[in-house]
Amino acid sequence: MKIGIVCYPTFGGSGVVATELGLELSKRGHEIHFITYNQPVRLELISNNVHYHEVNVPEYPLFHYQPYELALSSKLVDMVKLHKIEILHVHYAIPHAYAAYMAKKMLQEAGIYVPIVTTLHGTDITLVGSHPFYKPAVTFSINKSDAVTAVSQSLKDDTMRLFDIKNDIHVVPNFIDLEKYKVHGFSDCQRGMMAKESEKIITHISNLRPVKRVDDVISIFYNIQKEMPARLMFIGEGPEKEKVENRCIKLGILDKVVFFGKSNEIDKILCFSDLFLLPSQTESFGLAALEAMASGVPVISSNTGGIPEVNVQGVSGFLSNVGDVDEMTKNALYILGDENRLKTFKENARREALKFDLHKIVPQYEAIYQDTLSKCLVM
Ligand code: GMT
Repeated sequence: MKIGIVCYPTFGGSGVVATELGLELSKRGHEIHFITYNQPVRLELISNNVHYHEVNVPEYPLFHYQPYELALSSKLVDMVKLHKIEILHVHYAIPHAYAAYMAKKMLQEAGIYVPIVTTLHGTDITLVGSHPFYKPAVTFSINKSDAVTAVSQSLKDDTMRLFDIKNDIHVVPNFIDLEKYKVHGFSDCQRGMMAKESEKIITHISNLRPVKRVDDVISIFYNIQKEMPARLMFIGEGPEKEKVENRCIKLGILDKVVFFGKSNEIDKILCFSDLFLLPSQTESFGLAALEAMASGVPVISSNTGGIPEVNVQGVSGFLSNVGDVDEMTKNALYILGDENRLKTFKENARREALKFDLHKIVPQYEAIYQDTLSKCLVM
């Protein structure tokens, strides 16, 4: 199949999933066209059947907001025509599903029919999409998609509750390339470079937005390091970064915290981690938790949204109510406090991650493409 993939090219989870999906589909023989405003961060390799088409939005002084949707729709029309793309898969409804629908209508005028598959990722439904300013357009573009998927049952339920949806929504969970996150018999990789033998390594990965509750990450770590030698690895950049640094200074723990910034080598950091923290306010899935588990790292998380579909209570880690820093600390100390227990949780985490093997999940997207294309042929 010739598949056009529209996504955010940044470090956000939806862009990562879209990129990994495109790369895997290309390995399975499909021709993939990424269409977005920058080369996706995890798209290191452009090969014979992986293409990248940049959407340019020329600046014009009249515009307070540059019309990205318009430029994207036009680019989609051009690329579908030029490369004979058969199906468009858009990740994150805003504004991609809307722009794709416009492109589809323009193409219909030229006698070309291209169906749209929309994958809902989280904040496009919860924090952002359900805002009254966006809701009518988001409802419209979900209902006009030829197929809709959500990355968890929880996100599907939220979508049905918050919007007037006429379409069926398929739950296709996020996935992981387990080869990339190989755990070499739980060896400690390069941990000697990051911490002393006696120190436990705690990790957090996010785009440091308020929804990630990074303050809770610091509080939990502060409590842990009072009880046992520990270091905190912070991966990601975002609006809360300065606040995090200042809080670390105030608590006198800055020398125990490593800031990696945006990194493409999270597998290398996770391989020497002992515990992962994800205390988010809301999380449709929690891809970062799955990446940690695939590296054999147990997870202390909140129990919000789709996280319970990934992190299994008492098996791969523990889940608590949002903001319950005391319980999260207690559970973290329980896991870290005994070497045999820690080993068991690490093994369990990796085993739970196997459920999300990309070889099991990617064929579900292929089946949806096939089904959508065949339905469209009948129309
Ligand atoms: O908020 C983020 O972490 C980024 C955001 C995105 O769309 O890039 O992530 C959402 O999609 C990820 C991939 O499907 C999910 O794993 C995240 O849970 C989801 N984030 C939220 O729901 C807050």
